[in-house]
Amino acid sequence: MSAPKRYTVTAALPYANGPVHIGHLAGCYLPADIYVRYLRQNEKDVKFICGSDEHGVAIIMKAKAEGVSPQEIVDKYNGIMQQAFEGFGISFDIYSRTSKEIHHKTASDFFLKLYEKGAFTEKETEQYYDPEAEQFLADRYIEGECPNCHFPDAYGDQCENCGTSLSPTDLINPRSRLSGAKPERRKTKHWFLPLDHLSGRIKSFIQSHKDWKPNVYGQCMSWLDDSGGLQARSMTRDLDWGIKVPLPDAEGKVLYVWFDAPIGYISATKELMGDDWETWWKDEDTALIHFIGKDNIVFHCIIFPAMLMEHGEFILPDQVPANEFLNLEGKKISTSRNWAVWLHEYLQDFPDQQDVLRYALCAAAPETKDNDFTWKDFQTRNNSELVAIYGNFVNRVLVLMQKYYNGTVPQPAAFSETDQELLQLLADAPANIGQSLDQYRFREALSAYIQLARSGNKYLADEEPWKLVKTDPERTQTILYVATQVCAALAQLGEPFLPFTSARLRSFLHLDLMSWEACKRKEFIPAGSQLEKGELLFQKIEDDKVQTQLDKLKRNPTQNNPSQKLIPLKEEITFDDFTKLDIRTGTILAAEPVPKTDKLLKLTVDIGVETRTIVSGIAEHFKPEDIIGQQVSVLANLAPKKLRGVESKGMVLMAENAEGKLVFAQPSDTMENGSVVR
Ligand code: B3M
Ligand code: ZN
Repeated sequence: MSAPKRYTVTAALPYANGPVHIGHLAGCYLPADIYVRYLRQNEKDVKFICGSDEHGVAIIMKAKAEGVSPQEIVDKYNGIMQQAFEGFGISFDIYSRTSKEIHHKTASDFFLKLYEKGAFTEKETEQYYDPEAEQFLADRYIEGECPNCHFPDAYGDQCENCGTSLSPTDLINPRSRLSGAKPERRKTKHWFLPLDHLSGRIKSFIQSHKDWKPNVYGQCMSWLDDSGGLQARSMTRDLDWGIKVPLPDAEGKVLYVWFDAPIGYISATKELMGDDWETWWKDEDTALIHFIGKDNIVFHCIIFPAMLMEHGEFILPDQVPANEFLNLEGKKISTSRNWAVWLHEYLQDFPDQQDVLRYALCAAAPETKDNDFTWKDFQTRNNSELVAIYGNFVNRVLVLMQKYYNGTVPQPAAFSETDQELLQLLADAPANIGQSLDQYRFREALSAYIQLARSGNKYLADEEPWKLVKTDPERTQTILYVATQVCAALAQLGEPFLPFTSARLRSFLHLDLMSWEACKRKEFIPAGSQLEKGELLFQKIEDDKVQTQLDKLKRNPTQNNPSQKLIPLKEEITFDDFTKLDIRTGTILAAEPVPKTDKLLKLTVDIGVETRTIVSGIAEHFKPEDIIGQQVSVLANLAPKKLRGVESKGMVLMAENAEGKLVFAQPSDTMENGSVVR
């Protein structure tokens, strides 16, 4: 699109089923905020839209886990999330909620419009039904044995143990998570969006966006090309929480959460703009930009556009800058394991240091691939970059300015070549940084920005005005004049990245925020201007502070978060059932990886009575050489099974700790191999 007249920028509506963590911030909200602040500084007409996603199974499950109603859950977390976003300066023009009346109406009307156009196909399908709870079961409501790794508690949509995505009918011995009952298959009617029929239009839409980030474009193309192309998707569900399907014969059915949630962007715009909302969604000169995480790509690039196409009145997304995932200390962020840094907790632990996290997360943003956040890196970014370079530079300038000139910017003499180069760097910076931001390269943009501070800091260190002040007052004046201009550029151009710091620095320099265009200059503050004394912009973060955060992470999640659910107990068994198990102590004699697998080790285990081959899914947790000689407990009378061509006889018993780490369930004293465990 050539120069849009306005921008509708959305950030994914987070589920109101838990607080937000650094992964959310780095993946979606921070880049969106940087981009929007940049657009605003460019005097663009922009609306930044977000809100809580308050429907769907995710909410219902959380309500069950906490033993309260879904309404209580969304009320609680909507508040926590909204405060956290505000705390980090995420500058939404509106943060709405999909539970609002205006949204229910907008989503219903949207559905009806498609219905009346004949856009849906009605289909009866067989689905699992819980006869005890008397309701149909969403995929997440069903549990059973994973057909792939035989983990006993895989969900109907995914096995959390091996990561395979599943459909409920794949599970071995499925059971309802609501009642534990064995689900039955029953017929139910739903309304499907025939993506298969639309695939031609969707494909040409995607192909007209070769400018999308490679991770986004690539994922879309693989959805279109792989596994038989697009399938019809049901846009309704059998649930009692959500937006009622607005049709007479749809008792007990609600809109699929992924149908209603993106319409939430539209409802929120209506709420914000009143009658003017249509310009932001229907005018071809509006650029619609969705910031999301990579797990939402298919919904924003294929399903939502398909809905908009079928509706007919709306513009389609112009850009979908999706990020990959952020890991934490080398491990996947996990809400259930409490392996996360929660934004509301950070705000308490590091008051007034929001910009430090913004900085560290932008510098390590998972833009093109998954990336890792570590507290060590956070500390280094703060201490070695923000404190030692940026803060040090600004502080020196302000202190010397007071000391030599009582805070009045001195008159410069002729500029040296070095001065000229530095001033030219300032003049070029807006275009430089802007070019990266225009392409959603936030890390690159931030690094170009911090380069200004680096150059300023080096300039002062090289020129040493504190030595010249006695011998060459004129040169000293020039140096400090030039250095002041660098401070000003930092204050202006930092607004998208470090809004709190930029505002403080501007107040020290008595500057109002200037437009990005106006920043394309060498000199910002004329001689004779009065500056404040200022204060330190950044504080050093000591080791103990970082250690506290690391300790906090490692705390047991059940202690940390009492609402956290452990895997529920299984059905009761009889003593006879138990005596059928023959568990023996053994020793691992040899271990080697099973070729072409990441997870499996082939173990040779001496169990006293004989030596066995056992295939065990522990390769990601142990190196083969480290477990030789390890005493183990073995379920010895398990029927043999071929795994990847290797016959496995028995199972090595393992315990999984709170961090998802596996340990051997072994006797506490060394025992003779073959001893009976009971
Ligand atoms: N709530 C999923 C998520 O939080 C979903 C996004 C909706 S965007 C319209 O990842
Ligand atoms: Zn599995």
